[in-house]
Amino acid sequence: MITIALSKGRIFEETLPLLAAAGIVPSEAPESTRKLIIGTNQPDVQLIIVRASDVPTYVQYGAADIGVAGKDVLIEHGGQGLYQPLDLEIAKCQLMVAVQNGFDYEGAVKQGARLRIATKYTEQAKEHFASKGVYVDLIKLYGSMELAPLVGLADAIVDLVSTGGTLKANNLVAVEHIRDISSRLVINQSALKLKHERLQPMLDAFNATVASRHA
Ligand code: PRT
Ligand code: MG
Repeated sequence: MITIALSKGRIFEETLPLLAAAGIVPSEAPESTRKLIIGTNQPDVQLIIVRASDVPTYVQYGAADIGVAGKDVLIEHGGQGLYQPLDLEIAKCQLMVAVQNGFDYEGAVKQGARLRIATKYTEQAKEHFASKGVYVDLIKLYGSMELAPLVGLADAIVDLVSTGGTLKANNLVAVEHIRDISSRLVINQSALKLKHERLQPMLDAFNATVASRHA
């Protein structure tokens, strides 16, 4: 059996064409079932539906053989026990620093102020501000980071931005780009050896599909 870990929503939707290229068609959509294990047209391939941030953990421990996870999630996880052979170039976005409109971020940084930063991405925020020599207090949140500056919880947030619509709707502006994010294929290191014959053609199909998008 090959088990593939995916999260609902954009990652599932954008992984579907890649699975199709490998001849794999899920028998149900995660949005229309409460099942967490979803079969496919291939009797020896199943999907498990987990939180986006849990995908690396399932694959690390071999509960899933492969998975798809954002680079944001992989950096926070640390990537232990995982191969990351392929950038699937899906679910693209940017990790940014954002503040409330009118907040003088440059000025605060120049004056050596100690900034309060709310984020789910504490590892990346720590590394970013350390590399700039800016002192920060990190406040860990699990969602809706955009709210934090509006209610005085933080001076700035570190969050993902794709269209920019959420920032705009909440009177926030991006002031720094930390990195471009896309989703990667992750593979359990021992599964790659033990299930090589079954996995390699899938990896080849994913690879070819990603490459064909550049043509
Ligand atoms: O939602 P849940 O709490 O379960 O987990 P999650 O948010 O990690 O999962 P999901 O499915 O929302 O995101 C999975 C992956 O998609 C992330 O790990 C990213 O790699 C990638 N991705 C791409 C995004 C976005 N674009 C994105 N825009 N993840 C989140 N967002 C959020 C962002 O945090 C912000 O709140 O969307 C909002 C901003 O979007 P715009 O379009 O208004 O700029
Ligand atoms: Mg989300």
